[in-house]
Amino acid sequence: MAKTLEKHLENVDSELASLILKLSSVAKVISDELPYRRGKADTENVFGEVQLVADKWADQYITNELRESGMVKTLVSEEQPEIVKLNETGTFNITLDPLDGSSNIESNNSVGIIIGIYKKDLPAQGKDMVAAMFILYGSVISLVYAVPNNVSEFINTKRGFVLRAENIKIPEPGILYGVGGLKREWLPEFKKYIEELEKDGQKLRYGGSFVGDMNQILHYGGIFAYPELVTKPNGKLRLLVESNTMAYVIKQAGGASSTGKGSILEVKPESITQRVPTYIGNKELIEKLETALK
Ligand code: P6P
Repeated sequence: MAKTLEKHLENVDSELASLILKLSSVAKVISDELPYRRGKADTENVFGEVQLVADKWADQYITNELRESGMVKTLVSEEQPEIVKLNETGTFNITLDPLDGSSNIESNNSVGIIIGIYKKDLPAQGKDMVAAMFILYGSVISLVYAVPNNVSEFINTKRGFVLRAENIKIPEPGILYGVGGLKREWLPEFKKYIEELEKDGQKLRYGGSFVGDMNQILHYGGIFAYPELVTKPNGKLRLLVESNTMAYVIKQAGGASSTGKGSILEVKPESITQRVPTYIGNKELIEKLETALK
């Protein structure tokens, strides 16, 4: 019988295991609540994006649960303007997108939670992560967690989260590409790079949620990009709460990331709201991308 998440975490540092288990139970509560948390809130986040009722509720719920756990010192959330102090004696510092892709709620497309786990104080470089995880609300609730060189995926069942695969490696060669932003805003050299991918027969898959689009790349290989745009040189995705975490997961699965100039995980953050051009996928495709953008 497939291992439960709890059993699988026996090989992980016990405090980290407790935190991942805590977040897995939080994820199930959020899933149960989503049908009742729809529509727009009357507020905007620090990025000027209209917050949805679900965004704010999920953010507050996770924040409160982490505070009560006593395990977390500080939290950087996409939905909060400043670093949130939780427990002075907490071991971990967390980056959080509490409901990534929430604009997909209306159309019932995939949404999820993106969590970076650090011991170093935030803001820290992505390479300083001790673990990363994401929960994806799709046809099932799946949970992926990554520690150095080991990415494991679990599916929520009547027995709780049960192992689907461990030591996951991004398939080579990758078959998909997914790109955000308006095509007319892409840099010419990036447009040419995408045309080459299409000539090689790579298929377009773009669902409008970073967590869902990155999970496709983890499973089928390829490249995801929210690129540098003519009007937005840093693209759209947030370094701390989105791009670093997925770059870490894909790196542990044998892939790579880039800002167009170098690994996302090496970026020295200047602010908690910093955006970064985001390219994540197979190593070979990232190398070709950096050459194309030179
Ligand atoms: P667009 C969701 O708001 C998000 O931050 C990511 O999850 C997703 O990749 C991107 O924005 C989608 O942006 O411009 O395609 O709506």
